[in-house]
Amino acid sequence: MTIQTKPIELYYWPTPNGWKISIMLEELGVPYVLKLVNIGKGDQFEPSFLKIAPNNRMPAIVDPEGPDGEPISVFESGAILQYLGRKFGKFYPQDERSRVAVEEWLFWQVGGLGPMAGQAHHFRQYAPEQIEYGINRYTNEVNRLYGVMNRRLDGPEYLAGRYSIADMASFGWVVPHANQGQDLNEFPNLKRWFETMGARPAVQRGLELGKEERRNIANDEEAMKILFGQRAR
Ligand SMILES: N[C@@H](CCC(=O)N[C@@H](CS)C(=O)NCC(=O)O)C(=O)O
Repeated sequence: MTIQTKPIELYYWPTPNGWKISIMLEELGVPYVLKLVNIGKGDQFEPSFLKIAPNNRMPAIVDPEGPDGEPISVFESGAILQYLGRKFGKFYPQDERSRVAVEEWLFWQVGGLGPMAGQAHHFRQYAPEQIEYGINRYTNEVNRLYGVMNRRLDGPEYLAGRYSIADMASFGWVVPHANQGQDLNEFPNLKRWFETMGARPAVQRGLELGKEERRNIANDEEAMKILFGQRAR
């Protein structure tokens, strides 16, 4: 495995998208330094962060030892997972068939499970009024997606067959399943996978990162104003 001498900078806040990368870095066991991006206070709009992450969303990384030994920054959790998987040659297999399987499930998460579960959280927990249509639409869609994972995991232990960045991407979005109105008992294969994942020490360390800091601002009114209703700047 490639030796990392200088720590990778992790721009992070403890949320399902952030956990993908804290879990991956913990699994790899490479040195990294935490740069908290408090999205409830608006750190994601700092010009220095926008240079790295123009979409004003965390996670992002800066690898001081990028290609040709020069620094590189990466935003978008899926791209970060692929970068780290390629660089360290772990959890992202090289043979084409296995790699395609990982990419199928990685993109399924990034384009489906994440956005849909995010909307379920929004309508169920954060929307100032109870909008029945939004609640039903996203709760049902997450239910459908959980069903897709459950069928896929009927046999295979992990989403792409072997443990990979695709599992790391999806796991964090299943952690708050109750907030998405889902009961894992309805999905026995998914439940088994969820428990297997949750028993991994690196996964546990990844979930712990920044937990205290988050507790301090959860659901604060100012944070809601910053996070919701953003328009082009
Ligand atoms: N597609 C992005 C989504 C990242 C994302 O939505 N991050 C949220 C927290 S989970 C964020 O930084 N929000 C800040 C904001 O809404 O201003 C990825 O996968 O990296």
